[in-house]
Amino acid sequence: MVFRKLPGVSASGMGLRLSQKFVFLLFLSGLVTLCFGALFFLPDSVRLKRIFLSKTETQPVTVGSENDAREHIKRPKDQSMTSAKGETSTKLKSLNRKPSVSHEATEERMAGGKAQEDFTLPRAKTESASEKATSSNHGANSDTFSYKKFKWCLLKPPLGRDGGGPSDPKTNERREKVKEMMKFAWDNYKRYAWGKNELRPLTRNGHIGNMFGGLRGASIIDSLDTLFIMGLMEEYNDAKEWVKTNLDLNSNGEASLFEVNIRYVGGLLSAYYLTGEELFKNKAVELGEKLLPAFNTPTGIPRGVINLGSGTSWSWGWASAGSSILAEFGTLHLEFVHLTELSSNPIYTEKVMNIRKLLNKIEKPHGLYPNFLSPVSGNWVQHHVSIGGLGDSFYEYLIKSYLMSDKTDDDAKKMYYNALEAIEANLVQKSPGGLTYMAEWRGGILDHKMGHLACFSGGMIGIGADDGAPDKRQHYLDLAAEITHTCHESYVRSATKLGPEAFRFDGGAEATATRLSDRYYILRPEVIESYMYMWRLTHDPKYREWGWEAVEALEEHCRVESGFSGIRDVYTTTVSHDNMQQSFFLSETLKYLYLLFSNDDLLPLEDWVFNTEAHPLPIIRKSCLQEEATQDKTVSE
Ligand code: DMJ
Repeated sequence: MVFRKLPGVSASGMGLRLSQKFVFLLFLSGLVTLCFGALFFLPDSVRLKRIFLSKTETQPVTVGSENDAREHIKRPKDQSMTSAKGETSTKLKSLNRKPSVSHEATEERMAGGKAQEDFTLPRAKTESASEKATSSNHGANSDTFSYKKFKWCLLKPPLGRDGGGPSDPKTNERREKVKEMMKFAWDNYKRYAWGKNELRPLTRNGHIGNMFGGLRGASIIDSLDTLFIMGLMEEYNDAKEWVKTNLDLNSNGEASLFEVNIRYVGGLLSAYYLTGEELFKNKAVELGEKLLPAFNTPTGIPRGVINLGSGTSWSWGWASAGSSILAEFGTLHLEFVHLTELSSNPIYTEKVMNIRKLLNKIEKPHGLYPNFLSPVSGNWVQHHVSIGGLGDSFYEYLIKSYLMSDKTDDDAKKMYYNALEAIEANLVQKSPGGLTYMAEWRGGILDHKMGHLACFSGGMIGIGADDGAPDKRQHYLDLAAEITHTCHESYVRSATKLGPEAFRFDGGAEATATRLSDRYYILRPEVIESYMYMWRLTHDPKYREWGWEAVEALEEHCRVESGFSGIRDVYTTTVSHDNMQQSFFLSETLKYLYLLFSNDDLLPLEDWVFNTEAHPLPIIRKSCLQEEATQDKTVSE
């Protein structure tokens, strides 16, 4: 562009006198200062503010190809309502749709008086130095997770008013018995297998196994939260110390993405949320990052096995034609959303939202989700559907994703209730003796078998009952009770009063195993898990009685001199032990039993969901967490 000199105007001064120039410059600089100052008063979402007053943000790690999950992912707060194209995302808007709970919570807290001071860390005042540093700085950067604010957004104290101790002496005695079982299991692990993954209680040594890719201490990570909620603080501190000094995440070896996620990531996340120890958060995020390469597939559906050192991933050799397994890639959502929450890195949520999106879109036979999917083509590989092994926790994570999102994740809700309808229409059966069960489905043909693993579904259907269509709510609660009853029958129909790995409803069998290979019990939690949820939902005393029957059976048949062991045949009282104290016995079975005999205010369901390994994760109350000014003031006071 060429600037032409105007007639009668000097090039340098545009024909103005010196004093006029001075006044003009003064006016101009005043205007600039005013405009810049005004930026501070603009709302966060205004682009100019982001450009001129940008905050320091953690940059997302870019692993693999990005995909259109972008529209769903959580963005840092100031971008959360706008898609990459600048369009408004209705999905993300809905995250803020619910009225904030925090005002209500404030009043409740005020009313609570002194008791509310114990609200956050009833047993261990564990605020770390770095937490202290950030807690005085609430809202300075709303993208940074604030532990104090998180606690403030809870509706109730995590451990209840008195650690959940029941006033009824009999129930309290039972609870104490479960605590003693935990201490016994832990002490023996510590004595004979410390640092190994699991205890072999008969041979009194440790087991490493091949599920965790060289990671160690599975029983320690799985026990952290159980020890903490039971008030076994000396044991908890030993466990914490081990994590601090010995948990080495730089391992090489074949790890199951699913197992590492539910036990290690889940265990560390829960430990962090319960205690506020930064150590657990940092380890969880560090480990989460190591799992990301498993998602580098053409579809973004992760492969089942990953080498944590090299990042190479592959499918299980036994899985149909290199496929990924529904219960594995469908059981990452809760933990990954929390990893994003704690790290402010959207990549974790992005990865699981991509899985969600693919599953939502793909055609489903009769509305059902088969167990095997190709991570390359994104198509189902076989038409085997099961609510037990290979499928189970995918369904669990749909309803729990909805609950954990403070009931804002509408896609998860729709997918869950649609799946449940398909399950009812195709898999739920009634035996001649009147027992309701979930059969398995093989390309349209029913296999009248129910796995112990499928017994978690009583609890799952129970916790989802209240958010179903109004005319279905009672029905869902009844269905949950019926399934739980059937699973209880699988226990009482055995000589040991413990349930088999799988039981059948054909050839004259009703809730009993017919094959020798299905008769074992490996300290699994699912039946007791359903008792716990059904107790919380109905307060029918029979669930506590059933839980106590299980305690007695465990004591009689699974307790050995140096720990607890699974048994090979539940139908004989001359038991043969399998010499393995599974880490989920400490994480799940004993925790659910303890909760069953505690008051409902110990890890209240209004605030917590349990991951599939029974690690409690808090409900994310976005609207509360994102509120700034007024509350920040209250929090830091
Ligand atoms: C646990 O690791 C988890 O509950 C998982 O979802 C299924 N299997 C075991 C317990 O049986």
